[in-house]
Amino acid sequence: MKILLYNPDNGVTRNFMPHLWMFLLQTLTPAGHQVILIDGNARAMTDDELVAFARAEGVGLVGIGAMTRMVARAYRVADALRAAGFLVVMGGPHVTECPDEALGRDGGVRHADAVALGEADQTWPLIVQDAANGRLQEVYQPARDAKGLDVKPSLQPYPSIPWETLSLEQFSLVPKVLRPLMNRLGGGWGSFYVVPIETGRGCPYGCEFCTVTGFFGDSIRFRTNDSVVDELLRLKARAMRERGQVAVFFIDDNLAINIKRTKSLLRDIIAAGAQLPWVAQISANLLRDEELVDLIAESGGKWVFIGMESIDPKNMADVNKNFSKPGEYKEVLERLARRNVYAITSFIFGMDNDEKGVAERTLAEINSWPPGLPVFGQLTPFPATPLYERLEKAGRLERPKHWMEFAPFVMAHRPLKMTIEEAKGEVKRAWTQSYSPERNQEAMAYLKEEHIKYRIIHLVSRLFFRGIYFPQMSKRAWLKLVYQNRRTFFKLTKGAVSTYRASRKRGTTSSIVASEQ
Ligand code: B12
Ligand code: SF4
Repeated sequence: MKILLYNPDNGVTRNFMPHLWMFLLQTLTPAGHQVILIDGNARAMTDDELVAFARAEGVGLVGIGAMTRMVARAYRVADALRAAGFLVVMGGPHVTECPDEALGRDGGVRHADAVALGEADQTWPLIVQDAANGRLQEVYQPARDAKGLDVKPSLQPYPSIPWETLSLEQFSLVPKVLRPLMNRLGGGWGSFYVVPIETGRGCPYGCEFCTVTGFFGDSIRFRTNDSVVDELLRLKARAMRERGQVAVFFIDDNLAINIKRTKSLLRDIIAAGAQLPWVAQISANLLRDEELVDLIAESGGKWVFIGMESIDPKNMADVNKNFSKPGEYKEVLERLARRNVYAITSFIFGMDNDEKGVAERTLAEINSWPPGLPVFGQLTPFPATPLYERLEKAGRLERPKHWMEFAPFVMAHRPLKMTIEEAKGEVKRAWTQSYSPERNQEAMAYLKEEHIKYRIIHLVSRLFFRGIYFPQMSKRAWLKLVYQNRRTFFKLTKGAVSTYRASRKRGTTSSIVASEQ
């Protein structure tokens, strides 16, 4: 049987990275079936085109996964495929939290023939067999333990995703037209992939707005160091073979949740020479440890995503994230920056103690820190979270099914000390100021003593991150952006040329932007 795994596009910008679930389920598919992956972010198709594609390929089962944010799109695609006679199974966090909605048991339209609840590592092979044998059930759920809780996959052993042979063509971040030129320039930039790798699942913290503790559980399961190192080595070999670049996103919710284990993993990566440039999510409280930060840098860590949420400790207490202390954010970022590791700092506006002016106050703090990539959003009640339940009880949900009428950066509930419109304005202000040409120039000035390759990576990252809020999908939008930042580009080009000349004088011809693999 041919199986199509489909991920809907996020409606804003091209994702920098494909979703792990697709590769994982592909690897877990029983022998004798063929799996085709399509990520709508990388390969845009209309519903009709997708239906025609599935027909031409003779697809027997379609699997669709989606976060809450993309679920309305996922349902629309599922409806089109089902109307054309295809069997559709849906999985992922949203349908786990709202299975009745997907199955039309809540009185609405039915979107899926079947749903896979929770972690599907064990149920997926069964779903495939049932579909192939024409007896697909409606609900697939992991086995339950004595307490009635899902039995979670141990991650030991962990399936070996065959990165060395998988077709990654649709996920390369180097546009097709530029590939021949980039190949000729050397430095191995003919292709560039960001690949998701997980080293563990689960989070004990239980922040009020987050679905992770509910979905993956509060105890953490880790893969063995060997299996992670093996995956990195295979990716590294592929990058070298293809003369391309591979970076890794460790998608664990908190890579350093068990510091002892993280240090041992990073040491093993270093010992095996398995370093690739990597990004990971780590909470600020765990980055106090100097030795850990040394190991992060030595093992290839380039960016750390920190869910800072708010600079107001009262807000942090409200959402049960007291373990993260705004007072130490600056010190943490400086500790990282001393090792040339920078941070993607994530903030949420519209929390209960936020008032008008929250953007200005937050930006004043951020601007006193080493430059990073701040991202801003609004507090969103995702279904099945403690936050959703609290707001529902308080009668504060303005759009209880906000995902069915998705509106970017618009709150779905009434904040306490500002209006929804004001919160939207604060988010806009924060994005506009953080990525203005002036701010980009300031960031580059801060980094002026750093090697040119860090400055180039930083500027390019800033331009891409801006796109999370300001869609920049056309060539025109990019040209405009380059024009607005022309001064910064000019300075950087000057720096690159002098570094190149100096390296030629020394007799080294290596590319100035080649990563330190
Ligand atoms: C990596 C990641 C991202 C990446 C992008 C996604 C990517 N390309 O991988 C980035 C950083 C860009 C991102 C952004 C966002 N993310 Co995010 N992200 C994650 C993270 C950390 C890992 C996802 C992952 O790969 N998990 C590991 C895989 C194995 O798990 P899984 O995807 O759940 O898949 C398993 C099952 O669900 C199931 N399954 C999944 N799909 C399907 C489909 C079928 C057919 C079947 C049968 C089974 C199945 O099988 C898999 C194996 O068991 C998760 C948290 C987490 N730990 O999962 C949050 C998470 C998915 N993100 C979340 C959110 C809210 C966001 C944002 C909306 C945040 C924001 N406010 O901007 C944005 C949206 C961005 C956008 N425009 O697309 C929420 C989603 C909650 C929800 N109910 O929707 C999560 C769960 C985190 C949280 N705090 O609650 N995210
Ligand atoms: S926000 Fe991060 S730390 Fe908090 S529960 Fe979710 S995954 Fe854990």
